Amino acid sequence: MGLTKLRNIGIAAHIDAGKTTVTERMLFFTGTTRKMGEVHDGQATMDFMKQEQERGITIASAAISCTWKDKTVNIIDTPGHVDFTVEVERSLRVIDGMIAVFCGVAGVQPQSETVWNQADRYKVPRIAFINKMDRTGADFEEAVDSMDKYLDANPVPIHIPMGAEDSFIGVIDVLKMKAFTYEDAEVIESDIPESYIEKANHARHFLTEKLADFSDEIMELYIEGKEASTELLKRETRAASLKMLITPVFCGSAYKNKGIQNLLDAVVDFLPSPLDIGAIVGLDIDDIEKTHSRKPSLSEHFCALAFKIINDPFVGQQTFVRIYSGQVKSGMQIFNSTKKTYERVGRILRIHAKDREELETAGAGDIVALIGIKNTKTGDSICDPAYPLLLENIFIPPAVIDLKVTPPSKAEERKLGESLRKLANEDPSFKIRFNDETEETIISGMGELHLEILIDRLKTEFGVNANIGEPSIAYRETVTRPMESDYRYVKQSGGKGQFAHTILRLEPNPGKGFEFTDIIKGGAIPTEYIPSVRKGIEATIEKGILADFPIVDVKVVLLDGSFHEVDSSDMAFRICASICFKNAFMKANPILLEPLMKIEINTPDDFIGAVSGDLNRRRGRIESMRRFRKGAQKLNGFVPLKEMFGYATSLRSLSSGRANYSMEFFNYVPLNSELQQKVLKEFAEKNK
Ligand SMILES: Nc1nc2c(ncn2[C@@H]2O[C@H](COP(=O)(O)OP(=O)(O)OP(=O)(O)O)[C@@H](O)[C@H]2O)c(=O)[nH]1
Ligand SMILES: [Mg+2]
Repeated sequence: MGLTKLRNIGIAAHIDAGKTTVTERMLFFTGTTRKMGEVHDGQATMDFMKQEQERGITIASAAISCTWKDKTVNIIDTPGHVDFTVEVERSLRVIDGMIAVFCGVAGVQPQSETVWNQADRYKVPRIAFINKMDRTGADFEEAVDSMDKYLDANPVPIHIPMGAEDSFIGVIDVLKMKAFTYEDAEVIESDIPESYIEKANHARHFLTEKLADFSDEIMELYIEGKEASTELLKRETRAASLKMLITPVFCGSAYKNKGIQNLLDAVVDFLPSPLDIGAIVGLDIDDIEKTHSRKPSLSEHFCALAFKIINDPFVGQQTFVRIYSGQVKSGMQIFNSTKKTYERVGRILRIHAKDREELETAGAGDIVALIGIKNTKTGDSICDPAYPLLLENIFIPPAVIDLKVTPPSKAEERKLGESLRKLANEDPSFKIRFNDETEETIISGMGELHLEILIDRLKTEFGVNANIGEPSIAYRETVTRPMESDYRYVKQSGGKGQFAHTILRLEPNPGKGFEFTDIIKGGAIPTEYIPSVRKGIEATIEKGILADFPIVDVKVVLLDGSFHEVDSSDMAFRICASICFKNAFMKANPILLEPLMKIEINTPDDFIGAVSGDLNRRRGRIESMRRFRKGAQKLNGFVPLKEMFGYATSLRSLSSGRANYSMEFFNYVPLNSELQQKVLKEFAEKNK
């Protein structure tokens, strides 16, 4: 198959905009599935997890292949709920184009902005689909307007709707200058009805004007007062869309089966093939100043990115990869250049709705699942062992909510640990840590729903009924001023003694995580013990010092030290470095950091006072207020996560159910000292 005939696309949007319904209809109209599954009946092919079906929402992204006309389309449907944002993140990292779905009634919603920004970050060209045109209150123009206002998307309608709400019957394509209506699975093409001709001409004119900004050819014709041909307009629309200069807009109603076949045409016409994306650039594994590039071609050296892991009870661990160049064959040895380990590929599978197709080889441009590779994690680069390189990793937001879990009995302790590790293996935004002093396991995730789903899966998939604590904030510890520390660890107990000596400087390292350097001169500490020093500090950082919160954003410089020929050991240096680090930390004005969330609230004018007053009481800060639609405002601001438990219920009662909000992690910021005292006191009391 030629790569020009391949499209790897993702579908992303605000929660409930209709992504899964759009995907289901695409699978149906491409003949991939025989039955149309409805999300609200728990019957969608894409939402196959039990937790998804019960809640009628998407939780995990799913990748499926289908064929439209002579093209292969790999579709990844993503969840809209912000707790599963990492699913969007990893999908956007590996797709070539995106369909942004908008609700025809609400237009741009808070989470639409988030996914739009994510797509900007990965430079993914996109088209827009204004869905739910059949719903009461659907307004195409207002939705397009909101894309212009809030996303800076430069939206250009290629489709305009015929009717709206109950009387929405189809779309007019302003490139083809034809009308499309739908009867069951049939698309009926006809001339544009008289009453829409003026609107269609106007939209075509608007498209021409927009394209003239980027196309000299169209500009010249425009100046000469000549019509640009449909073929030229289509070509330039594609070019401008691939360069992300405009966003072509389509519309329809997935639920009522209107506009989906045309949307599939649009995917082929206006979203890129792997060839359009061109070569991918990765870093040399030894010298990060050096880069290598790989063309999307079967004859290039093999390289791919692992973006998703699923534990399948039947085939075992499936590692989903996007192949950028070359080919992978079953049985082939590959090199994981992130972990610097070798692995062997067992089987290669292409995933269609419910069945899997076994492949002997897969090549550049493909998205497939590999079986048999065990140690490759989400975000790892895998490649031809002779030609390694490191591809850009996937951004994983920090886990901000903690939950204590304990096994129902001592006997189930191991099972709990193993099951949690399996879940964490699939989900990089889920973290586990074990506190050996309190013997508690703490799991952390993106939000309450995220953890609730994981606990549910623990029960249903692994049969573990763990005892669960109350969700709490995942604070972090850090320091605010530099401090040096000099510590000698000496133990003389009978036979062989223990000796280690380190001098280090600890510095705040805001936003840059943990860094360790050594400037030891003349072998004051032998090189073999430097990793021991680092490990001793790392272990302490994971555990925390003030309480049991991980330490972040600190830089440690190992300045000097000494050793003893006989009594020094790996263990002695680990213990010494850990104590030395702790001493410095306690004197470097340590503080707690709390997660600050970015929040957006849409509220009717009547409730602005109540909503913003309530946000102030929650230590929130409103940064801007904009008119959203008639009689409604959009408030943007920041608020500490700690104050937001149960916010959904409280906003509902404040606004008689008419305001809605979305929030996402923004940053870790210092906790004020009064609250810090309180948190530390509670911690001390619990661990007495
Ligand atoms: N009236 C109407 N309802 C629709 C349309 N498309 C989807 N829906 C309904 O809207 C609800 C949400 O649809 P989904 O397809 O699950 O939305 P989603 O974007 O996948 O949601 P998440 O994955 O949870 O973010 C379901 O009840 C759908 O039946 C449409 O075109 N018109
Ligand atoms: Mg969905």
